[in-house]
Amino acid sequence: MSPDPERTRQAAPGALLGTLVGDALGAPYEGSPPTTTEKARGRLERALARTPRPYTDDTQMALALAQHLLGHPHVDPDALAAAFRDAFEPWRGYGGGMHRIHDAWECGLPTAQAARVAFAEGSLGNGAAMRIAPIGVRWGHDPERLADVAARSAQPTHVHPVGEDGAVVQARAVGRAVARGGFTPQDLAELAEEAATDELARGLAEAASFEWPASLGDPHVAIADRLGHEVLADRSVPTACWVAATSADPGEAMLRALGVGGDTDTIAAMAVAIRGAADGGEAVPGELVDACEGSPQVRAVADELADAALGGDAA
Ligand code: F2R
Ligand code: MG
Ligand code: MG
Repeated sequence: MSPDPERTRQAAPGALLGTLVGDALGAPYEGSPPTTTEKARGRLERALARTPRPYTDDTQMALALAQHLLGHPHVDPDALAAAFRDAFEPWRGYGGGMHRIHDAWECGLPTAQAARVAFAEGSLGNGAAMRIAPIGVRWGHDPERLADVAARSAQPTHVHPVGEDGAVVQARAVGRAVARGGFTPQDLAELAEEAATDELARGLAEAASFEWPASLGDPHVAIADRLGHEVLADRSVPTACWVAATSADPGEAMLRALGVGGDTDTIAAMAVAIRGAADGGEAVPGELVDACEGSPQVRAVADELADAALGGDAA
C-alpha cells in the first residue's frame, strides 16, 4: 500500500509533537500516583506555568531515531547505537540500564554485547517503545516492514522479548493511526492478536474489553491499577494504547495520561503520539506545543520524515 500524502503530512507532526508534548509536560509528574481528571487538569496547569518545559530521554531518543531513519530507513542497529550514544545527555532522566549501556558503547563494546550489560536477558523497560513514533510515521503504510524495522530499532538497548514486543506494539499502534486516521478500542483487540508475547497480548486484550461504570469514578484511575503504569513495557504500553483509544483528541489523551500517573512522561508520550498521529498535528493544542523545549526542531524532523515516507521505500 502506498502512503496517502495528505494523511502522512498531517500524521507526522501529530505523532512527533505528541511524543514531545506528552514527554515534556508529563515529566514533572513521573512517579506520581494516579489522580482524578480535575486534579490532572491542575497538574497540566502547573506544568504550563513554567515554560519552556524540557524534554527527557523519551524525546531525545525519538529525535535520534527519526534522524537515523532519514539515512537508514530499514535501521542499522550499529549505526543507531552510535546515534543514541552521540545524542545522550545524562541529565535527561534516562533509565539506570541505559547509563550502563552508554558506558559500554563508550568503551567500544559491540552493540549486541552492550545491550546485555545491565540485564543478562536484556531490558524489558519501555525505552524502545517510548521513542518509536518515527517508525510508525515512516512505515505506517507497510505493517510487515514496520514490525521488522521496529524490532531492529530495539536491538541496541532492549533485546528482552517483552522490551522488543513493547516497541513493536507501540509502532504498530502509531502506524495504524497514521494509515487510517483513527484509533479505537477495536485496534486494541487487533493489536492483542498480533502481539508476539503473552505479556503484551494479555494487557492489550484486557484494555480492549475494559468496561467501567462512571459511577465508580475516573476510568483512567482504574486502568492504572488494572493494567499498570510502571516503567516496564508490558505495564505501560497497553495502558498508553488504552488512553489513546478512549480519548477524543490529543488534549484529552494528555489529561488522561497525567491522571494515570506513574511513568507519566512515557505513558503520555506514547498515548499522545498515537492520538496525534490519528488526529493530525493541527489537533495537538498549540498552547501545549509552544510550552515545550525543541518544538520547532521536532516539527522540522517530522516534515522530513513525511517527505521520506512519501518519497519511496528505497534504502
Ligand atoms: N528512568 C526514568 N525515570 C526514573 C527517574 C529518573 C530521574 N527522575 C532522573 O531524572 O534521573 N525514566 C526513563 O526511563 C524509562 C525508560 O527506561 P529504559 O530506557 O527502558 O531503561 P532501562 O534502564 O533499560 O529499564 C528501566 C527499568 O526497568 C527495570 N528493568 C528493565 N529490564 C529489566 C530486567 N530484565 N530485569 C529487571 N528489571 C528490569 C529496571 O528497574 C530499569 O531501571 C522511561 O520512563 C523514561 O522516561
Ligand atoms: Mg523520560
Ligand atoms: Mg518515563
